[in-house]
Amino acid sequence: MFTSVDIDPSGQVVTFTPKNQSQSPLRFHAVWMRDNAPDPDTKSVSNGQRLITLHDIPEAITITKAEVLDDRVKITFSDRDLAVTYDASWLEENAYDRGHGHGALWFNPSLSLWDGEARLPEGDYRQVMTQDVAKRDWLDGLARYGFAKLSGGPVESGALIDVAEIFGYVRETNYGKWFEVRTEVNPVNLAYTGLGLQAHTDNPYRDPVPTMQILYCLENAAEGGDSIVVDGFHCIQRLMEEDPDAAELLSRYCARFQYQGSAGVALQSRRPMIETTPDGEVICIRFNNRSSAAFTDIPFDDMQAYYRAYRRLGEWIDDPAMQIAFKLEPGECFVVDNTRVLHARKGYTGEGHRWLQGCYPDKDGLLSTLSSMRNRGSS
Ligand code: NM2
Ligand code: OGA
Ligand code: ZN
Repeated sequence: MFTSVDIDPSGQVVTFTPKNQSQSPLRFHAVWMRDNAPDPDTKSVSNGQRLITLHDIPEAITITKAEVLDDRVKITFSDRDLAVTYDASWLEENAYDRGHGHGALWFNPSLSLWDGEARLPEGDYRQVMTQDVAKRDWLDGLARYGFAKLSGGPVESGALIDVAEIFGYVRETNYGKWFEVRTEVNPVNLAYTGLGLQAHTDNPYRDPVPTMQILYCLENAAEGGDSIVVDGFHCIQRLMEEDPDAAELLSRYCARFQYQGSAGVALQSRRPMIETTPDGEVICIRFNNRSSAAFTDIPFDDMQAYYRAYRRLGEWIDDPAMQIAFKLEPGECFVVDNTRVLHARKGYTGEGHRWLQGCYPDKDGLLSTLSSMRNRGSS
């Protein structure tokens, strides 16, 4: 992996030269190397957690000796006599000395952005619930597309919780551990009517926002009531392509959202419609016409342009070419990444009943279950 290693005169930086000559040398700081030492006094052997704090590493730490041994490297630090051995492959995987060149806004490369032509992941209830490979593939699709459908489940109240529990934990909210989506008298939320709902993310007024949603169908005999999903990240990408300043405006300023539809509940948040990390990775979209509050955090001079950007984003979201529509049958459900994929429903009327149940599992559970299944190469 590496042919040689060199310590700079200050002792604060080591440079490894890769065997593959087309790759540039990799530099690491002494403090970084010491902080990430894999020895048993630094990291617990049983759980991998770090046993020391940064205070335990002298600020003036240096590297006094460095050697390459096949696929490992041996490093000695100024704070102790012990040499620490690292896997060269671990250092390569965790190197920070290669380009960080991203555009202004960017998306995690593990995601596949999609439009109305896509074939989205689907699974069979029994297979996904009982077979590790079917489960892993279905969860993998869910993480990659931010959406997955499941068919052939029981037509039983509460079955959605069994689906959530194969990958994570349900977050309880003022709507309950799960909620009934059906027409109600005096609805506390427009979801509990037969009205059509523009594509939206749920609960942008909640901080932290629910990261996933399951909508599980028990009855769908009314006329209409079709579901629609749309990839919010792809809509953001389209907006960036046609007008980067518009996307930037929606990420720079906070919108406001609120819900106070039932007694004892007054939820509100101040967050951008396009949320990014400090280095510009798009990590969350919040979009919900019913729950937007008055925007008060956009300077006067930018408000007109902000509304133009908001309108344009909404036009991409409403564009049928970006959307996938389907009608859920009893025993079918879908799961969406509520930080990325928006869902809509067409209005419904008529004699027949429509009854869905919904809940909000957290995405950390999905990603954790999936990584651990991948690590053990579930078969
Ligand atoms: N329900 C279905 O975010 C929203 O207010 C959408 C959520 C009421 C839990 C509806
Ligand atoms: C919701 C919602 C969709 C539907 O409850 O949040 O969007 O199909 N419902 O009823
Ligand atoms: Zn919703």
